[in-house]
Parts: sequence; C-alpha cells; structure tokens
Amino acid sequence: MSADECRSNRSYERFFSSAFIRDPRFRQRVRFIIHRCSSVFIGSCLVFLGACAAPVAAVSPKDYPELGAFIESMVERHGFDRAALTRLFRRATLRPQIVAAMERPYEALPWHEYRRTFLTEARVRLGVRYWERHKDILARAEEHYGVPAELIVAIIGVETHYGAGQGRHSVLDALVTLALDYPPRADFFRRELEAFLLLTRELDLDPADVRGSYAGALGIPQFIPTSYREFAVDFDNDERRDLFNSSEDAIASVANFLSRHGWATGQPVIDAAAIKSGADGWPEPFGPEPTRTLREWLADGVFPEHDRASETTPEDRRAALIALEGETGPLYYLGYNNFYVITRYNRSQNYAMAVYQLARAIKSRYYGES
Ligand SMILES: [Ca+2]
Repeated sequence: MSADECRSNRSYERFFSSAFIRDPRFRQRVRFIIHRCSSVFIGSCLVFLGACAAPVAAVSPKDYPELGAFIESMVERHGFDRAALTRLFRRATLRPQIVAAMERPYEALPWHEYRRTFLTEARVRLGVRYWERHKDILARAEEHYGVPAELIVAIIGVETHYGAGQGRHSVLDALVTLALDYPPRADFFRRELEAFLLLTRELDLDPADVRGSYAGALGIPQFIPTSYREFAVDFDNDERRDLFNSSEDAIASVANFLSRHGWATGQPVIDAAAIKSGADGWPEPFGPEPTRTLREWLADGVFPEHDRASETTPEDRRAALIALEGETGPLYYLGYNNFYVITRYNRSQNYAMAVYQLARAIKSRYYGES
C-alpha cells in the first residue's frame, strides 16, 4: 500500500470514530454514499480510459472509397478474399498520432542535436558486444556481400538498439492511417500496405498482430514492407526470411540491402571538406547524390580534408557536397557513392552520418583502439 493510500485510510477511520457521528444507521448511510460515489468515480475513470484506448475510428470502405478500390485491386491482382480483407480493415484503427509523428521526424533535428541520441558511449559499447556475440555471422555476411561488419552493426544499433526495440505500433494501423489520411505520401504508403499484406500472407502472420515503427518498418533492421520482400534473405537456412527473430537473417539482409544499392567494397564513404574563400559563388547543389567529380568540386573551391583512407582519392571520383548543422555553423563534407548508399536505407543525411560515425567508433573499440 502506498503512503497516500495509508493517509487516506487514516482520515476515513478518524471520520467514523469521531464523537460527532455515533448513530449506526447514519454511519451505514454515509458508508453507502461513499461506496456509491467511489463506484461511480471508478466507473467514470474506466469509461474515460476505455475511450482513450478505444479505436479512434474503425475503417470501412463505406467511409473511404479509396479503401474499396484498394481492396478490389488486392482481390484482382493478388487473389485476396474480399470479405476477409474487409473484415481485416474493420479491425484497423486510424491513428492521428501516427500522422503527427510523420510530420515531425526525428531526422529533421539539427545534426548537433540528432547525433547526441545515436553517438553515445552506451551505443558504442553495446555495438561491440553485439559484434562479439554475432562475430561469425557478421564475418560470413561481410565475406559474402562485401559490406563491413561495423556498418551492419551500426545500422542495427541505430534502427533498433541492436534488435531490442522493434517498435510498438500496430503496423496495420500505421499503414492504413498513412495510406488513407496522409495525402502527401498516400501513394507510397498504399504500396507499402499492399506489400505488407503480401508479406504477412507469405510469412503466414496475422497482419493485425504485427508490431513495428509508426511508419510501418519491421523487425531487427526496420525494413519497410517493400524492402522486406525485395531485400530480406534467409541466412540461417530455415527456409524463412525472418527479420523479427533471426539475427542471421537480419544481419545478412542489411548487408544484402547495401550491396544491392551499390556498396563499393573498400571505397571511402565521406571526407570532411573545406570551402576555400574566394570560390566563385556558393557551391551547389547540396545533397547526397554524388553527381559531380572531385575535380569539379576542386575547381569550385571545395577541398577534401583527406584522412589516410582516402588520400589517394582519384579526381574523377564522384562526390556530393554535404552540409550538416553544427553547433557553431555548417559542417561540410564530400560524400562519395558509399555515403549515398547509406542514405538509401534512410534518406536523411543526419542518419547516414550517424551510422557512419557510429560504425567507426564501434570498429575502433572492437579492435581495442579506443
Ligand atoms: Ca531464416
């Protein structure tokens, strides 16, 4: 019993033992009233809590004609059962808080704030532990896909804290909400909803039971459903691509994703850059896609501050000029193809930089260099 409950019980006893109220019938009546009041109060609380937890709006094709069209296309193109799908969507709930979360993505924070979440001592330490625990699988994945172990570890570390937090949202609710109630990306999320229904059918899962991120990302590596279907691999040979429970499958799938997006083994990722004063105007464009050669950047007054790894960077290597928001002003980098590949996992440059720096920190700790 809490201290508050003890205090309240003592007041109650004092009330009944006071000399003022001696008549047993009166005391019984007061007890009855108190009992009724507390029942009504508790009942109201339960109704209120129930209302909070209850569906905000059940989803039906009557209210959303585009859902009707979606169901028809799932029936025609993929052989789904119309009545079963309609029943499934009745179990879904539109959740306005999902749209709110989409509208204030974490990646929109300035770099100097964003990095504080991911580049922490705990995340480096747990990354080293994760690498040690899965070193054979990581070595096998690195050998097979040409993607360094520390990068795979860092992505899983940033996505789900090494598999610990795969997301608490109903993926069905998230994707239905975003497909129906988030016009800026409704088409994108309708395709994800389609892929999610195909995927859960392939994996024999009940779509209403699957949990993930508010944007519908799934499992240890947080693949969106289209990526899951396209890039997940079965690395433990149980004939199931299980990104929810299998570290083997998750690790190899991250490596496969990066490899299929053009990861170039042994090539540099990014260099800090300096912009020489007197350059003719402000160099453009910013952005992750490496569209210009280093030679062109040099001509514009943008210089890589070489570290040993990329000292020999040829001048015809393509690079993008990246600007991140530092505490005291912009930080400039030349991002190469491999940096662009990391942004295919998540379009944010903050994300790609956090993954890259975390990977380096984990690697140097793993090999005892820090
Ligand atoms: Ca498997």
